[in-house]
Amino acid sequence: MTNRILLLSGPNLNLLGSREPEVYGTATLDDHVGLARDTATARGFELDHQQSNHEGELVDAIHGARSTHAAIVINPGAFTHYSWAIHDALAAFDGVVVELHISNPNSREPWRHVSVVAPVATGSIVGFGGAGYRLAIEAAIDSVSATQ
Ligand code: CA2
Repeated sequence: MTNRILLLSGPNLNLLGSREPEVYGTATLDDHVGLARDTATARGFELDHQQSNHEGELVDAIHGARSTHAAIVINPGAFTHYSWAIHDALAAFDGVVVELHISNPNSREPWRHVSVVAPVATGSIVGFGGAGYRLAIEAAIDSVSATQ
């Protein structure tokens, strides 16, 4: 069994902390990754992180995790709402998948209410701000532990 978790961050999340603090807070992506890594380490797991603004790079990263990682935690950014390529890649991943959003897309514009990722996720953590990174890693590890 592997004790590695892959955290994936989609488009524009590299800009966190620089704009729209009322929606996304003031923490940077590095801050969130640090919290996720500390949470994983405390439970004996290793965390790898990749951010990309490109759909194909995220698909490749999901494929690459198939034999190396027990879980994927993914904030797909706007790809959440229309990327069937990411949906299909996650469907081919045998491990745990946690969908993560800083904001609650369901309380925002109608086009954000659709997630094409949710149907292939083990579960979703939305609307808890930066704390979601801790909650998502805890949920991923709990789920991995329950299935091993
Ligand atoms: O709430 C989330 O985590 C989202 O995944 C964030 C995405 C959005 O498209 C999803 O509907 C919900 C957008 C991330 C863009 O973040 C920015 C941060 C600062 C400046 C510009 C964009």
